[in-house]
Amino acid sequence: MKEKLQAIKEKALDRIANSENLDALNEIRVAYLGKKGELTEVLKGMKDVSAEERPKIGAMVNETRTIIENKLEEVKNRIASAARELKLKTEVIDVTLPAKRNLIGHSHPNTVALEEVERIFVGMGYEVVEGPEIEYDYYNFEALNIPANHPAKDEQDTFYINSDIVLRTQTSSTQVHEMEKGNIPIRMIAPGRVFRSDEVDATHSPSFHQVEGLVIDKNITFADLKGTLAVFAKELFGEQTKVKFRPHHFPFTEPSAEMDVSCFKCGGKGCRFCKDSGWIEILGCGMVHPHVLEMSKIDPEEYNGFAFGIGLERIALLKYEIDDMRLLYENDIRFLNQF
Ligand code: 2NL
Repeated sequence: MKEKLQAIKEKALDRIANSENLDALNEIRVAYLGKKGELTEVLKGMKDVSAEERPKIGAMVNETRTIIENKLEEVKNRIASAARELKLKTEVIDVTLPAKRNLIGHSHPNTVALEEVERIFVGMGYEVVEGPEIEYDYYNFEALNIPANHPAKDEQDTFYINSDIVLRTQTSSTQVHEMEKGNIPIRMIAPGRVFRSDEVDATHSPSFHQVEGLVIDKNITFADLKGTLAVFAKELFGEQTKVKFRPHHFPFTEPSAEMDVSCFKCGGKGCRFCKDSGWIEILGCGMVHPHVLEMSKIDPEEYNGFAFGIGLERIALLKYEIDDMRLLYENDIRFLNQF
């Protein structure tokens, strides 16, 4: 019995000493100390041992068990600490390396320009209203006094969904919806995407953005229009900015005008930026045509108003001195980060 225990112990300790990983150690534990392990088998054989021998053998079995357990624990710790040692060596963190930077993107120049325009008009008491990009022909054209035979309705300029429905070519359609609601006075701007069947070049795109404004109240005059847009121009381009109105024609306004601002680059002396004219064209405007009011059930004898339209890309290109509109649609972060 003694010899058998001695043999078990030696074999076990030898196997443990040669183990290379925790799985192997666990296998050894089961093989010797488990329910069907070799040492357990010895205990089961105790019934064949004489009564006086039994306590001695029992003590020896326990001693062997303890020795094996201790050795298992010792080698387990050695393997674990070697593994930790290896991990520390291979997973070195160089805390002096620069941290990984998170790319957080940047507001688009259109967005920056729109937020500026909105801030200015909201400051003057205007509401910001959005409308649908797909619009009935009626709201996009007819209600704005653009009749069926008008050149702007030409297939070449307008994307038709069918004969009644178009991709809006101007955001004034949103203004018509507001006029129809009849909550007068109206002071609103309508920003948004519009569509025209144009070829892409440095100044054109089939999809661009507008901000159109509308004021309807009693006794609104062309002086209100001029004063409002002069304030807008000074806020957007600086206090020194002068404005100039040139007669123009729009079907939905009468009289109509285009507004120029004094060149913010040369102050009006003339430069490459303003093509030596000292002025930069910035928006279209006018007094809302009485027929437009009538069609939206507003009595032109009681109410009148003014309206204007600004191309958002034009503002962004001017303000940030970008010379090609196509850059605005590429969304290259290296470009966007500059503004
Ligand atoms: C342009 C032309 C303009 C409007 C837009 C407008 C008209 C009505 C109601 C609401 Cl009747 N909005 N918009 C009025 C005059 C001129 O703009 O070339 N814009 C870039």
